Amino acid sequence: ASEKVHTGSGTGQYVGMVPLGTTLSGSTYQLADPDRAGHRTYDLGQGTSGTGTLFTDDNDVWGDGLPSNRQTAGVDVAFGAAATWDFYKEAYGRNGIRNDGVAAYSRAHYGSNYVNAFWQDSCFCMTYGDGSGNTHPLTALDVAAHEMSHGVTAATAGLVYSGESGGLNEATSDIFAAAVEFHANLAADPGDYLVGEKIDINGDGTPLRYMDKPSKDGSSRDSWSSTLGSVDVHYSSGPANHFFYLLSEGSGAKTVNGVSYDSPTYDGQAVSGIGIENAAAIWYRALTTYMTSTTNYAGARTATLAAAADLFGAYSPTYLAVADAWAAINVGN
Ligand code: ASN
Ligand code: ZN
Repeated sequence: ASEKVHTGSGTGQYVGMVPLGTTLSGSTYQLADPDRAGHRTYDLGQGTSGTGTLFTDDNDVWGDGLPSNRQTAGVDVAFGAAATWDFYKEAYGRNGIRNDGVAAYSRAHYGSNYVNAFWQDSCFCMTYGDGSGNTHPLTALDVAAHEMSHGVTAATAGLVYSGESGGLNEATSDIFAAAVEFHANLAADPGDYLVGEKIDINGDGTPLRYMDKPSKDGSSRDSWSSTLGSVDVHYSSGPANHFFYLLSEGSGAKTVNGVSYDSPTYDGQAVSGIGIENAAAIWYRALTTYMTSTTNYAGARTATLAAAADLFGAYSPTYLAVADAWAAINVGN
């Protein structure tokens, strides 16, 4: 018989010490979260298929913050899934990725030196590599939220993963990754507009992506242009990420949670920030109510303006800030 317990705690490599939802089965604790529909976290043991083994523990104290401890990655990804579940529920009343109360599951320790993480609709699951040297796992909170949000996009707008809709699909995952990070408000990983900053994927302390000025990664676009649809979706996301940063924080130099941003805009268009919670609420309503599988950047502008009108009123200051933020990335000029 299983019994609900709330005493789990763990230490991740990136999240620090956090509470964990666990399940006691006989005399063994399982990394299966009774507060989020039983979301389970598995150890693939460097394999690349199946579910490996469910993480288990005899005293409900998990991981030690180091990658040498196999449970550490389990702590990070289990917490990431829980924080993402909680964000969608608390911010929008969404009950799981498909809003049907059913949990996905997570798989850690995929392959060897695997420098990526991914969501799959086919298994309704997400998977994490251990990164370079198997010591820089792709298990950070924003990465978990990014991957899980691919499931939300698939279950709602269904944005096709190529061309401009593909860039919007990627941006949606980065947008909610930032929103989840701010919502979780961890001392070890405070909210920012960077993606994957905890992983040190490049070995020089730089993140995977920058939402304030996407071109800082060397490949992403800052603004819309007619060639945007022909670049990789992780780079055509740039203008929408930039839109989201500007709508949240406004144009001009700014420091948030100790991170400094500078966000040059198209033609110097000024934008007044409305705060990340409002900006994310507008994007969520646009994604779930107005966007379709073929929405492009022009369509995303229309969708977010309709969402802003619903939530804040047509031609309200917030609605006008949305229009300004699109103009600031060369959409709707
Ligand atoms: N980590 C990548 C992503 O979620 C995997 C991919 O290229 N789809 O975007
Ligand atoms: Zn993605």
